Parts: sequence; structure tokens; C-alpha cells
Amino acid sequence: MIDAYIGLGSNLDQPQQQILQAMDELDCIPESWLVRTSSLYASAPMGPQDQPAYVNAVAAITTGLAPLDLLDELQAIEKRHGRVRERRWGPRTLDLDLLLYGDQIIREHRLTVPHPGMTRRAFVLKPLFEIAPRLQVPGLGTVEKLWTDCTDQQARRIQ
Ligand code: PH2
Ligand code: MG
Ligand code: MG
Repeated sequence: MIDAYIGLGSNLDQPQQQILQAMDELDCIPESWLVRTSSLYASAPMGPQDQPAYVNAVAAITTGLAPLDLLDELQAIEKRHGRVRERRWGPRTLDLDLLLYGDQIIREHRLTVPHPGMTRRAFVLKPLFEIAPRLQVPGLGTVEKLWTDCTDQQARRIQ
């Protein structure tokens, strides 16, 4: 079994409900269960500014699925939430990003782990630090160090 970390984000159609519902659905993925969830955080949109603020969180799961099978499950949940593939960094009902898969470094056509960009985003690092303060991001150092390097960004705990 592997510990994996999932980043959750939403800025459409009741974002808080989207995130809380998705956490329940993570617990229903085959060969997997939910281990820990962070608080919910609000942040200004990164990327295009003509979209609503985001709600973000991070969840830890334990899984027996291979990385690409887990990715399929995450994309199926996004789809059930009405996610349509649209413009880059545009608004979305639900985004589930596979941040970390154990201590593995993965570079596949469909999947890069650690998730590119997670090391520069307070809306990922702050909730990740909340649930795994001593975690190492493979090849990149501790979550704590990465987070303190981007404290110029705002991510406000809301729930
Ligand atoms: N996700 C995006 C684009 N911009 N901004 C914030 N604050 N949070 C997100 O999760 C986010 C974003 C595309 O995945
Ligand atoms: Mg994302
Ligand atoms: Mg994504």
C-alpha cells in the first residue's frame, strides 16, 4: 500500500460542497481509503483573473492502485462533478491533482509526480503542511521549507 496525496480545487457551482463531496468519493476508490483531510482554504485565482476565487484542500489516501489507475479514478470523479476540459487554468467545478505517490518520481505522458507547480503554490503547500508537516517532496525538500518559500501568497483557512 502507498500513501498518496491529492490536491482538490473548485471555483464553480458551490465550491465547498464540491470539495467535501469529492473527499467522500476519494474514500470510495477501489483498493483505497481516505486517511486524512485538510481544512478548506480560499485563494485568489492563479492564472486568468476573470474567474471566481478558489476553494482548495489536500487529502491523504492509502492505495493499492498503480499511479495511472489512480489517475483514471480521479478523472472519473472530476467527470461526475461535471468537469469539462476547458482553457488552461480556467474555472472548474472540480480539479483533483495527484500531488505525491509515495516517494516515487513519475514522468509519463499522462502523469508527472510530484505534481509540477505544487512546490510554488501556497494553496497546495499550506493544506499539505497542515496534514503532513514533516513530509518530504521527493527530490525537492520538505513541505515546510517549500511552503515558507511562498508565504507571499495568500491562502485563507475557511473551514
Ligand atoms: N487551479 C487552477 C488555476 N488556478 N488558482 C487557485 N487559487 N487554486 C487552484 O486550485 C487553481 C487556480 C487550475 O487547476
Ligand atoms: Mg490543478
Ligand atoms: Mg488538474
